[in-house]
Amino acid sequence: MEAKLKKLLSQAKEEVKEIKDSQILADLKNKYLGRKGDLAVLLKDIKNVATEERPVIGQIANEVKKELTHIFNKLEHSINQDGASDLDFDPTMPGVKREIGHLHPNTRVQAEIEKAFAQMGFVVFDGPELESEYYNFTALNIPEDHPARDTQDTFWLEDNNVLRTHTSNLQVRMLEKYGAPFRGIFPGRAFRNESTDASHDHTFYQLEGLLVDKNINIGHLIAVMKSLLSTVFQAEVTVRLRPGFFPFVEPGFEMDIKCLVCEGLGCPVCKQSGWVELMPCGLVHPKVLENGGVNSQEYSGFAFGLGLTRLVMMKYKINDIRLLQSGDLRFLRQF
Ligand code: FA5
Repeated sequence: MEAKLKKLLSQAKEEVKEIKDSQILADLKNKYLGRKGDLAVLLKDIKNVATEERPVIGQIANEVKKELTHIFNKLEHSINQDGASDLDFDPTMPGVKREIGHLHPNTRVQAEIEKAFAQMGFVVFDGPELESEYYNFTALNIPEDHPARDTQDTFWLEDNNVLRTHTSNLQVRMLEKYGAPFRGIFPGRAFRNESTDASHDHTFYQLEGLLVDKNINIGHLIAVMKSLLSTVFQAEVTVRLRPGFFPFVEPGFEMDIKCLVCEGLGCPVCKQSGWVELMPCGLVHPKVLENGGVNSQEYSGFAFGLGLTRLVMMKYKINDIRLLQSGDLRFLRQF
């Protein structure tokens, strides 16, 4: 009898080892400890044990029952707590590191720039990606049939709206809404119907800046640009300013950055020139101010259109723009 009781206990211990499911555990508990369970059946035989041995066997039976009850209660508790048994818990095992995502490099750089501009009193605005021909072109002093429209390969929609070709679409919208003085930046996606290569994508990010106030001049523009670049790169970078034509600024400039992918030696990103076109800019054309309802005799301003995706490429030395939106985790995990 004693041997049978001990066997029952060790068999039960063996059976509960792998159990993670509360229903299976309940069934097993019933099998061993239920009214008609294995222990109860075994104890019916106690009447056949010699009278003098009964107290000893009775005590062993009580201990087996107590131990079985303890094992089942403990397992029930741990399964109910986290759905898993903690009988095998090994505190010396290394922890499980869960993989969590992180910000896209584009988002990270955008956040840095937004912070830097907020400190200079600029407000961050969002705007429509699907835009009317008026705000994308006409309001910016680019009338219908003006050749400047051809410089931005456009996705035209059937209703004569466009996928905005630049974030400059917000210039007149913002002036109409907030008037002067105004300080704002408008980060967001722009779309061009052009063939892609190492430095051109059909969908990319720009970050527009617009400041309108009294007596604004090129000196203000250059100071803000320098502050922006030192925030992003945290180091000296070489830039050059050259004349550039955009109908909505006068005078207009192109700010190029010495290619950081090849250190100016020439590569596909800079088209072997050593320089990357980064940020066209200039003083806001009086017509644009007037279109926004701002008196151009009283106010002047500057605007710039930073190629945010290109800036990210320079910062992280990315040699193909298409990698950024490829969704390739092998690429993204590097940041
Ligand atoms: C413009 O889009 C003007 N709206 C910029 C501007 C704003 C001028 C305010 C003056 C005042 P542009 O087409 O050059 O200009 O584009 C600006 C920047 O966007 C480029 O210097 C480049 O960095 C980036 N860019 C342009 N096309 C692409 C493209 N297909 N892929 C990636 N980046 C691009």
